[in-house]
Amino acid sequence: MPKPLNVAVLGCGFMGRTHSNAYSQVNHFFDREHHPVLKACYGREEDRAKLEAFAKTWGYESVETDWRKLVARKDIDLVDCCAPNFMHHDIVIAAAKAGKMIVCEKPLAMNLAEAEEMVAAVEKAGVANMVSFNYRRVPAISLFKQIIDEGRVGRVFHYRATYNQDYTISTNVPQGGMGLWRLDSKVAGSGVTGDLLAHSIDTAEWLNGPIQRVVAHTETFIKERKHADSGKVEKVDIDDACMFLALFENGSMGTFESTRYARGRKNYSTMEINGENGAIFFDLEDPHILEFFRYADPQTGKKIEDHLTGWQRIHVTNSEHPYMSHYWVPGTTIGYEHTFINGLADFLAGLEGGPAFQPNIRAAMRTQKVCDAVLASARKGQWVEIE
Ligand code: SOE
Repeated sequence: MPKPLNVAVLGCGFMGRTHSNAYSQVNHFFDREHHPVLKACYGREEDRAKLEAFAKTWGYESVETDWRKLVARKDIDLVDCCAPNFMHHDIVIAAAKAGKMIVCEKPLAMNLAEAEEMVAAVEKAGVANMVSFNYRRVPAISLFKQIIDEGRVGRVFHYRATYNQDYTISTNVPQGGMGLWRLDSKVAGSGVTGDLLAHSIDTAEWLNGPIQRVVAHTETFIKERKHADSGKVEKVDIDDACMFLALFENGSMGTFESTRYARGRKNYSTMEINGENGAIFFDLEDPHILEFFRYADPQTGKKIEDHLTGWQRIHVTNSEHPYMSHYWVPGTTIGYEHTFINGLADFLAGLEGGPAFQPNIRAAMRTQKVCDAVLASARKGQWVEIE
């Protein structure tokens, strides 16, 4: 018998849409006891027209413009926070106190101090929780992890990540407001570090273990922008670009680069690992492909014959590949939105006796800690240790 799971989604922007789609689609592709019901969505009173249109499009039963009222509602089982970053702390803590399950968008918080309070509240309440670092659920990135876990990379020497975009190059792009709150430090907390590198750090630590120390440099290329709310030109406080070096606990060296000023790059997130026995490369702008260089056999440790070595381009659409058996036939692709469906399917599996969902709020606090260390290093101009 399907078990209804009454969901409230807070925020009706880009992430509100990806999550709403996941709730609507998950039971079409995954056999789960829980069936999400889109009970209510929240938006600000001044955005009521947008909120109502959003509710109609996705089939929400009701709307609320007071998030505290929504979080307290008896008919809600799960609170999903897709609101801008500065709201995550209060929403997550209120939801935990109300005993609701929690889904929270990344980055978890504005800073580590907030994240710690959120973890304390959620763990005290003992409620199921997930943080939406959706890229772990790209089938090719899951396969990346599987290949490492199978011992096919061996001792790791290098890890390299980039996450580049180009949508803020024009000086005419305002900061603040519905679409561009990511440029306003009071709403976003930080720039590319929290928004983009948080993804790269989450996957890096998942794939290659903990980062021990970092040294970073950040840049704000455009120092002042018109603010969409005040209409005035105001100082820009976010990092437009960030580069950092990292040392991992396993002894490997990492480089991380992120910018919103890489002309031509839209959502260019890449990761590469170079080990003794193999290497793996992934590019999110080509999400169905995983490149694997096999140097030695994991069982025997014996080198592959010279004439057979080379980069293998794996089209990650076979039913043996992570998540793919839930979709179409081999060779047919899935999209960005499916990463959210896959994540939700894993979260529901965790409620139904499967492995507990990762990354949970505690794991996301760890990513926040690394982000804070990166920003602190850029401020101080020196290496920062991470516990
Ligand atoms: C920023 O443009 C953004 O939307 C991020 O906030 C998302 O987390 C990323 O997945 C895509 O880019």
